[in-house]
Amino acid sequence: MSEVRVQQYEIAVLPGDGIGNEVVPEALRVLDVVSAKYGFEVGYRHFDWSCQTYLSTGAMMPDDGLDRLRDHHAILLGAVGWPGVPDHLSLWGLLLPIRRAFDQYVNLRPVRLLPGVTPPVRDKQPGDIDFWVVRENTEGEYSQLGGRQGEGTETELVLQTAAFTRRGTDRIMRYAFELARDLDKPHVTSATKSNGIFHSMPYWDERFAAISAEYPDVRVDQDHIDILCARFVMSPERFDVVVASNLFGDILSDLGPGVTGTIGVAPSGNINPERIYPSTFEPVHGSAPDIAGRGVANPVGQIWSAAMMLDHLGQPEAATDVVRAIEQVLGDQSAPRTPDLGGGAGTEDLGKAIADAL
Ligand code: GGG
Repeated sequence: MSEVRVQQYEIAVLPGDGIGNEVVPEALRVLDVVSAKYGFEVGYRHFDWSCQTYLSTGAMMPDDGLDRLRDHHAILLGAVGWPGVPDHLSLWGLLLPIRRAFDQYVNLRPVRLLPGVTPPVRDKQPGDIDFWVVRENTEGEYSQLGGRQGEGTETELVLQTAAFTRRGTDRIMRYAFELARDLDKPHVTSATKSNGIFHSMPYWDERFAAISAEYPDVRVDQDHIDILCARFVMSPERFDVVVASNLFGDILSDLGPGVTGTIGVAPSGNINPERIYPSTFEPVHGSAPDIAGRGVANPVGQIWSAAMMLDHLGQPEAATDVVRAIEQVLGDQSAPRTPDLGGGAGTEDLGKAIADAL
């Protein structure tokens, strides 16, 4: 008799703040269905670390928080940030330490126009917008280097230093080139600003030229971030893989989904490609205090993030099936639609419809 090997994955679940608590359960609902369908098991360990934790303890997570996450196959995160806690304290207290401790140096963010979603630039069809933002995720402009002097005086001075290492820059660019080859989209665009930023961006361009020489089969171009933003809106079909620094990548990967009609559908993976540490999967959107608690947040970004997690864990068929179910439901005008998609349905309605489509 042949041996049946059951695959089991232990996932750390951190809903975080605001709508994170509403969209994460929908991703778990879908994971439960798809894991049963494909014959693997997913176990969850829940962590309620959030801005509420900060308000009651003075920290976003306990001292041994990172150690408690370390042994999981992956981390599924909702959103971080809430009024009353300065955003830089919540981000540097939870999300950024996770990215850095687990060397999740790739922030991979697909930008795709999904069926049934009306983009603000209305002549675009699904297929016209389908590219990837590869964001450097552990250094660059996200830095604690700097400081303040003369606080409260006329001569007050604040310095913020960005840090670009050879290792950090080269590895994100190589990841982008390898991805372009894997996807059979041999074209990489680099986001730069080397006319205005004197040190880091000329260095970025220099390394882009050096790494691109290793990939002569991949077409390259580079745009300054300002015109790149304009091109995202005016001609998104020209992009395949866009590689960007931490800050530029963050901005581009909100702008991209904005161009596709709603940021509510956008997923991301914070990936440690060497798989030494767990990777984190989270929607691009934040905690959305303006709609939190009303049960109307779009769960697609979280569910699609869970699909990216499945792909990373080695379950590509299940991942593809989840994306298919999302596209089927969004493409069906009679299916539930949350307000950002022009409907009046709730988070649960849309989550259930996607689970039912599996
Ligand atoms: N779900 C992601 C989230 O909560 N993002 C909040 C945010 O502002 N993140 C900034 C970043 O990704 O660097």
